[in-house]
Amino acid sequence: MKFSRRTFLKASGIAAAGASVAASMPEKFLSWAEESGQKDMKSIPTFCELCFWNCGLIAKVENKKVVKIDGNPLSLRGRGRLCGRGNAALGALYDPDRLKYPMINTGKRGEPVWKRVSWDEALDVIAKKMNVIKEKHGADSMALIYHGTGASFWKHLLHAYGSPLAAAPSFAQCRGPRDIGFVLTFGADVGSPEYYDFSKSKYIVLLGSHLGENAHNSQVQDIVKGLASGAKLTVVDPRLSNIASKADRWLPIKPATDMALLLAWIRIVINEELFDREYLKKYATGFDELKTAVQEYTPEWAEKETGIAAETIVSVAREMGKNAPNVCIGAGRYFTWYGDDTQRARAIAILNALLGTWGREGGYFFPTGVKVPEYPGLPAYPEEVEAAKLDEAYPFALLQTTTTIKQATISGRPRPVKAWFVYGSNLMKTMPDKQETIKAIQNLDLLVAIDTMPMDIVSYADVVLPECTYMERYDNINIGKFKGEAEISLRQPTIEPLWETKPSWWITKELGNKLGLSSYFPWKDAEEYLAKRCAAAEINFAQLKKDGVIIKKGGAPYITADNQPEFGTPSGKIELYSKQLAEKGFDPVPKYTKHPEPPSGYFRLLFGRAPLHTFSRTSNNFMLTDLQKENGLWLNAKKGRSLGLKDGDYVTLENQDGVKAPGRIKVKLTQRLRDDAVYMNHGFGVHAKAMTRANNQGIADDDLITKSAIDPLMGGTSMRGNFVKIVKGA
Ligand SMILES: Nc1nc2c(c(=O)[nH]1)N[C@H]1C(S)=C(S)[C@@H](COP(=O)(O)OP(=O)(O)OC[C@H]3O[C@@H](n4cnc5c(=O)[nH]c(N)nc54)[C@H](O)[C@@H]3O)O[C@H]1N2
Ligand SMILES: Nc1nc2c(c(=O)[nH]1)N[C@H]1C(S)=C(S)[C@@H](COP(=O)(O)OP(=O)(O)OC[C@H]3O[C@@H](n4cnc5c(=O)[nH]c(N)nc54)[C@H](O)[C@@H]3O)O[C@H]1N2
Ligand code: SF4
Ligand SMILES: [Mo]
Repeated sequence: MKFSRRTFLKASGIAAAGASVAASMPEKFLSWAEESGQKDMKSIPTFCELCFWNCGLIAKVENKKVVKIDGNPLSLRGRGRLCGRGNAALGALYDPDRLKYPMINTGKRGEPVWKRVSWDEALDVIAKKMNVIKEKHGADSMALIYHGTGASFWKHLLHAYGSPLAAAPSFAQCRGPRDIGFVLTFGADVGSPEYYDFSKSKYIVLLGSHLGENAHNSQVQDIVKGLASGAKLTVVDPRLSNIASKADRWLPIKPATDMALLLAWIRIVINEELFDREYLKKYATGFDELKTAVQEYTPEWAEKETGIAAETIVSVAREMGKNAPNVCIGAGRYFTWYGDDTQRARAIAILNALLGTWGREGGYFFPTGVKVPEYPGLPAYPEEVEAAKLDEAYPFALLQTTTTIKQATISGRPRPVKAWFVYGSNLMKTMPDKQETIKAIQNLDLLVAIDTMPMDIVSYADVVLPECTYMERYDNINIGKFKGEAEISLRQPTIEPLWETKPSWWITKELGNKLGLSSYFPWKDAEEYLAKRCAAAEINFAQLKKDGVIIKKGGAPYITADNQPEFGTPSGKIELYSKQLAEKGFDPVPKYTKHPEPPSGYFRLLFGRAPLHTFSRTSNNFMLTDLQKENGLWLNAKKGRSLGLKDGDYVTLENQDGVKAPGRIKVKLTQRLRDDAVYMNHGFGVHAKAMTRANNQGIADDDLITKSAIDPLMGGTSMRGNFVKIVKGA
């Protein structure tokens, strides 16, 4: 099989699902309204959008107000629970700073002067501009940059208009290299939610993946189950994260050296014959080439690179070998670290392959999916949509990257990009090198922001379309693939949209009509659209509305005599040595690259998730700002004291390029971090004034990320190669 987009999609796994299970919402959850004795009360299930995990929730609605939410016990993503952020749905819904009306910018991009307009006027302006751009530059000069469930109708609109360009920062600025590294090795990615079988693992290794602080709901429940059943845990992180504090071993690695550790582990597993011989013989190719290529990576060498004692490196490899194949070396999620990220993912994949964890209990399970056909009878998209993407420079970028959209917008090469539709993505905080992002934006003929909040990106828009929140709308069908079961979940309105906000299914249909694309939007409304798609998949829509979630069982999660794996790689095997990489001039086996280190007086800038916020998405949520309003700067206590700093001092930061971040940040002196790095939560330091609670709270990592290395395989942009010095007296 060739490595193509089709293979990629196929590899990401749609298995046929078996019969529907009769599981239905327990009555006790549905009878809540009646029990309370009030007539005007309803329980309406929908799902959360405060992060991509999309846990099922049930809204309690009283007199057209949502008064409370609970987890939906049928949801496989949440299992009846919501995380701290998910519980703050009311803070998102009733935020007084929300975008309320369509607006047109009569000032400059970045210095907007807003004029409130009707929906009709806003969509007219956009449609006219789109027609002019199409005439001059072609429909494929328009791009969608998106994050979130609601984007699917926007993709449909742009494709119907003739543009193939739809890119998500959650690919090229997040998990893209991880997925590509696994596809190159196994012919399949690790999924989202990931196919980790943590609850059955005997041994778990996490590299810079701080589960719990990154609140992946059901995954956190699974790892807790695994640990309670006796699984051993090793966490590799320069910082003693919350999960590291629960681990049997914490390896405080020198940042940017994980590849050295992984290659040393691979060498030990091979040389000490800890690998699964039968499994490799049956399913893998390239063992001999791999063995030769990794001989230079001795534990003693790795100790010098990583700061982790050689004997610890050897012990962990032996522990992995002893527990194989019930071992899960997690692939992580935020993966764009140092520029050689796809190759780091390859190293993780190869180590898992050697131990035979793919398709094995406690390792990586094979997911169960379900197919829901598209709305019947839609016309095909214009031919251009199948045309080449912009990513020829990055041969393994299987999805369009934001990286090349930005480059093409600035340079006009390989072809001009003239319009951006930005849906649910706060690009000013999300892409590295803000000045370059602004330069690209200033080159556009049209920027439309579809958002719920007056975020930083909104002030660069020409037209702002206020979407209603996830609590007030229908979205497209949502499918989740899990172990032995698949989940179909429904987003539906719990109340009518507030102010003049509208859902994307409505906005795109109206705009489609103005563009002469009504044949692509034949549905009367979202209910009819969803009901037809459900009918085509034999899903009971009425039950889905009532329960919020329908589960389909089926599919075998592990390799057995009757369930032999298929690998979507060119050889049909696990590729320890990758010919397709060699053919394109890349290393067929991962190699170690030494990354630059902080100059004297500087620290490496590390960043990560705040447990009670999602990026800037929740930064203005009054239920969450009560719990955390600003970010702090973690700094090694001894180092901090030597600089004359105390816990609670406010400081400012300046990076290697002399860029000073606006605002100030509070120092947190800690033993839990190495002394060559500082750490902060991402998402704070919002500059938009209309975000009244979030405005200028803490410092933004994104203001300091002026440098990034591009992954040559797939165009991901790494962000952890920036260094900062601390300036006292803020
Ligand atoms: N510096 C730095 N950059 C990063 C990261 C980092 O840690 N540091 N993390 C990276 C990662 S892991 C990822 S996944 C990306 C994510 O980055 P983005 O793609 O930007 O995603 P979010 O931050 O979730 O998007 C937030 C935007 O969505 C809007 N929004 C929220 N709900 C809705 C809705 O229902 N409808 C609409 N239309 N809009 C809505 C918010 O108001 C906000 O403007 O960023 C990456 N970039
Ligand atoms: N509460 C909450 N949960 C979230 C999100 C959120 O915004 N809030 N965002 C979601 C998204 S989109 C994603 S992608 C995931 C991301 O979740 P993760 O994949 O866990 O990514 P980060 O939060 O960036 O992880 C940062 C960890 O990596 C460590 N680290 C930094 N440099 C290195 C290094 O060189 N080597 C090693 N081994 N470790 C290093 C940091 O110290 C930190 O503990 O979280 C998701 N879950
Ligand atoms: S993990 Fe939390 S924020 Fe994310 S979807 Fe679930 S409840 Fe919502
Ligand atoms: Mo992400």
